[in-house]
Formats: sequence, structure tokens, C-alpha cells
Amino acid sequence: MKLYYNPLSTYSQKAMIAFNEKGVAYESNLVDLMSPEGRAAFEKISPLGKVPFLKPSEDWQVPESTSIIEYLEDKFTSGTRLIPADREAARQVRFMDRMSDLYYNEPVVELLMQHIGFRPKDEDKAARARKHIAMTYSHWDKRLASQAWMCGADFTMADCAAIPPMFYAQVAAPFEAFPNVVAYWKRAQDWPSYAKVKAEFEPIWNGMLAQRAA
Ligand SMILES: N[C@@H](CCC(=O)N[C@@H](CS)C(=O)NCC(=O)O)C(=O)O
Repeated sequence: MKLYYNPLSTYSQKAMIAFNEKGVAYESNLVDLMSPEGRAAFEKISPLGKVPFLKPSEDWQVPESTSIIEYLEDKFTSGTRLIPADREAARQVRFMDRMSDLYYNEPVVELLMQHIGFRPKDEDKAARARKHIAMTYSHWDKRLASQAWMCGADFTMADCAAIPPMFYAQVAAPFEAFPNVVAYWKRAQDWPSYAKVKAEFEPIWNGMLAQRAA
């Protein structure tokens, strides 16, 4: 199974956490989103040009991080069950996954890109992003007061989605005013499936920041 990804990409990290949770191996195909050549080469494989992108076989393609996790869940019984069998519990996990992607991941990336100068400053977009992030933290803080993970006692797809943007949010949209979110972030960093992903991307991220500062 070929996984096209970039270690710095939050959606790629979401899929990689899921692979680690399921204990499923993949063939790594790094996509260089920073270079026009890297993008052009990847767009021949996936015209949408978005990572992650899974190719389970030559004639089968699975774009979109959530669809990749749904695919893993359907095909592999190994490891963690990331989408519960119970339909109501599964609906809640899917809801929290959507909320994280749309109202947390996207706005955090918008603020981060503006902060590091990869996108032009746009106060309207920044204000909308901050509004959605504030809503998310307040929602999460209430949920996490009584449970370890986003949808209860078990780690699910909702956590695969929520955790990756938190790394960048430390700079772009800090959450220290929300004690249960802070505790969740500490827990996430000690969680093996995410710790493995973080060990891969953090040195690359630090190297990129050092290069830009030089
Ligand atoms: N909805 C998609 C979002 C994927 C996405 O936006 N990936 C970013 C990296 S985090 C990307 O490939 N960006 C390249 C581009 O937009 O050109 C998913 O869940 O996989």
C-alpha cells in the first residue's frame, strides 16, 4: 500500500496516526509540496494535489484523510478500533472528526501560514479563524473534563483528527487558558501512535524554522 504524504502536513499526520493505531504498514512516498516539480509530479498521480493520498493497489485510490481511515477500519481488524461498531457512537466520532477538520485544522493552518509569512496577512480570515478555534477549545474543554479522549475512554478517529493541528496551534492559536485541552495535549504527546509521527516531523519543522531565521 502506497501512502503519499508530507510529514509536516496535519492531514497526513492524521492518517499516519491511524496507520500506527491499526499496526498496518505502508510504503512511504514523500510529496514535496514546496517545490513546483514535486507538486507537478504528484498531480500526475492525484490531480487534486492534496496529501494524504492512499494507493492500496495500482487500480485503487483513496484520497482524503477521513476516507483513508474509514478504508483502514473496513479492511483491517488489527489494532485499535477507530470507528466504533455502535452506530450512534460512530456518528459522534464522525461528527467530531468533521468538526476538527473544518473548524480547527483549517483555521489553525490559516493562522500559522499568516504567522510564518507563507500567506498574506488577512485580518478578516484571521478573525474568522480565531472565532472557530475559540469555539472549538471551549467545546473540547467541556468534553475533556470527564473523559480522556475526544469521544470517551477510547482513542478514535476523532483523536487522529484533533491532535495534529495542536502542535502548530501552540504558536498560532495557544490553548493554555483551557486546562482540559492542555492535559489532552500532554496525553497525546505520550501516546505512542502520535509520538512516532511527531518524532518524524518535529526535526523537519525545527530545521525549516532555523533555515528561515538564518
Ligand atoms: N480534506 C483533505 C485535506 C488535505 C489537505 O488540505 N492537505 C494539505 C496538506 S495538510 C495539502 O495537500 N495541501 C496542498 C495544496 O493545497 O496544494 C483531507 O482530509 O485529506
